[in-house]
Amino acid sequence: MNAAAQPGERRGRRAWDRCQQLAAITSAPGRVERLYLTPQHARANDIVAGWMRESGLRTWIDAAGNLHGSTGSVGSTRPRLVVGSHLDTVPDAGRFDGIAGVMAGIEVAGDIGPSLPFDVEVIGFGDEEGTRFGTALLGSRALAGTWEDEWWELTDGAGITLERAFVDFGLDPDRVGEASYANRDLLGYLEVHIEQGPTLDRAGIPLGVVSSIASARRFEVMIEGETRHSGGTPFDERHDALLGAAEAIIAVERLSLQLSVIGTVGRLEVAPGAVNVIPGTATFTVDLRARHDHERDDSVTSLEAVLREICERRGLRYRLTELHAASAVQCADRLLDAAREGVDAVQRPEPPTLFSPAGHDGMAVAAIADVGMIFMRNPDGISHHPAEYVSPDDLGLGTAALATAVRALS
Ligand code: HGY
Ligand code: MN
Ligand code: MN
Repeated sequence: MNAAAQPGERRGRRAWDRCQQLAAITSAPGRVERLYLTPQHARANDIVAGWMRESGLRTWIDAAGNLHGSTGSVGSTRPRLVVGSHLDTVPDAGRFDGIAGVMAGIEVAGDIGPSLPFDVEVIGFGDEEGTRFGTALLGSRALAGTWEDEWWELTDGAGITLERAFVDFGLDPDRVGEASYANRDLLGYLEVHIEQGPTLDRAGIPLGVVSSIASARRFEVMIEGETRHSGGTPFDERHDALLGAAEAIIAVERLSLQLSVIGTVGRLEVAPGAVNVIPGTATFTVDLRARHDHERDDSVTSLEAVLREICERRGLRYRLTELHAASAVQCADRLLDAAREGVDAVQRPEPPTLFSPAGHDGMAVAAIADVGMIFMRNPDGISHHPAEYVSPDDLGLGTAALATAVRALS
């Protein structure tokens, strides 16, 4: 334990209260839902920018809608350390995924930033989850300079393209490249985040450090069959898209248990969707994660073989569309050591070193900077759910650990 941790712990309470306040900025009354480039995103940016300014940070919105708050002055040529996380959510979300890391970053930058020989820049990324447009990490990919032009045609549930959403938000799609920090002198990227699994809670330890982040790919699978009368069509003449999808979905679980991959089907839509009509199409998503890219990619090959076999046997067709891909990221030793030093300063047990099966903005930022992460205990590990939680004390410890980690990079 280190006395230097105390201010950070006190400020953890304020960070926690702010997570609660931000939960009220939602597009779905009674639930937390804040999506990229929506009025709720703009409102959250405004409120968080106000908190950043209260902490003495200079704020701006970049060309992709990400919010920045820096200890540096305009035109500063000092190296910069980026800390932060995301302000967007999944549907019916919790209150801490992403948000807690931005709030902790503001406390640390405001507290110790001015005394450091480099600028500390807090970023609240606009899109990490990919909830609105299917492709994740849009905010951090703009920062990393890895934006892809084909994304402009992505649409949300209402058919609005990403390009249109940029314009509606007051951004210029032609200028998205200006959000890139690819040529900036970055000391690294540090992120505090709740653990989205139960390891720390089961061990009874508040904080851990992250060694690597999982490789991921996401797909939309559309299975096409034939829409016909549910009563009159004999079974040997049916091409039921939903039955094909049902077999494929069970196969995703089987492949996950057989291969070193975590596969989930989180969305399924059936058309025409009438009680007395054989489904003509069934469309579902597949989310695949693994420690290593080759394991993830092998599972995609296996999934395709399964889809081919099911469709041949049932007289169906399938189309596989990739929505998102991100490589596994190894946290850099330098930042891992700083994170460990930070955690060591605030808790007695050795910090466990954790692999993150959850995705984070660091996956994108790793293209331009070394990445390090600190995880905070989350009771039962529940996340992407309203019951998601981190205690004010643990957020205080995470904030204090981040402060020491940032100092350690001086
Ligand atoms: O999907 C994820 O892993 C994350 O929480 N964005
Ligand atoms: Mn999340
Ligand atoms: Mn997150």
